[in-house]
Amino acid sequence: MKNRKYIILPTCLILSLTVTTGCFDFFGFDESYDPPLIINQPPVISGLNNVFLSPGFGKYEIDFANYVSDQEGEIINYQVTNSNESVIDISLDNTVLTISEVGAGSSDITVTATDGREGHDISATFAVIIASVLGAEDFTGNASVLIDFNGLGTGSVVDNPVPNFTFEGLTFEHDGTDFGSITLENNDHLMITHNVSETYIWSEYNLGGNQDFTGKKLRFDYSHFTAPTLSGAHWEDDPTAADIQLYFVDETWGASGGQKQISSLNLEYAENWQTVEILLSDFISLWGLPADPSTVGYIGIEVWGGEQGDPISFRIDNIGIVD
Ligand SMILES: [Ca+2]
Ligand SMILES: [Ca+2]
Repeated sequence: MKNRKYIILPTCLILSLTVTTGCFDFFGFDESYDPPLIINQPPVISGLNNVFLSPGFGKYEIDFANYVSDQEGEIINYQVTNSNESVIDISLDNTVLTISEVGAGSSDITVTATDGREGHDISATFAVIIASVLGAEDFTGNASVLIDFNGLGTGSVVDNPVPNFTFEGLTFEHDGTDFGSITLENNDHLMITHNVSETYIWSEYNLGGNQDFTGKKLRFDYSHFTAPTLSGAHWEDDPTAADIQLYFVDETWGASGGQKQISSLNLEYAENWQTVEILLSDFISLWGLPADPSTVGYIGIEVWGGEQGDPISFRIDNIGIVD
């Protein structure tokens, strides 16, 4: 049988001088005739799994040196691609990939490693998934008024108005600086960020006429609440003050008004949604008016203060008047 290898030329030798593993198999060469031939191998990528990140992570690094090896220990060069720039940006510094947050969703990163030899480009793809912050569960109790922000889109309230709910970022020695943002998030809740001292955001929800809310509560859900130390003072009295005020007022803005400052509620940061309910009878006078919940034409939120590096920022959902 051994003579056959000298008689029958395999196709692979006729076509090419390249000796392939297939030819070895054909000839029946084995270790009893030749020392093992060490063939330079391409790099191997292993252990690169999908990455799940929470919103707000900022930057995340992956060192490919921990996942890629080369039999000969050759220098590996990398290339990376990113399938979805609305979710992440990526940059590569030697072996280290830096992933920068852009938005919620999923993006595929493909890394190609090579030892520089022809045909030795090896690729692997993994997904980076950034979770969405979901809105609070829908309120199912008995509500006289409820603003749930559902189905209104995502983005600035300038582009995505909330029916009957208006927002103003006004200025006090403001000098044109961006005050922050008021955005609809994930088609289901609102996010407010205020980051300029001596300015305020005013919002008002028009009830379309006075309503009697005697015995009822103002309620809302919040999450991701962060703020500088709230002062309990109003910005008009103390321009450096920082606080948030919930209020109601009658339709003429002159007969009845009540307010409650969030500094008195001791809200704390939480990723999960928290519910707050306050009896309207616990509101105190707004603008010297009687805090009379039987005559309510508008409800709203006023936010003032905060700094660029220390903003008032929170998510809010299901704000309304309930039993
Ligand atoms: Ca190699
Ligand atoms: Ca909602």
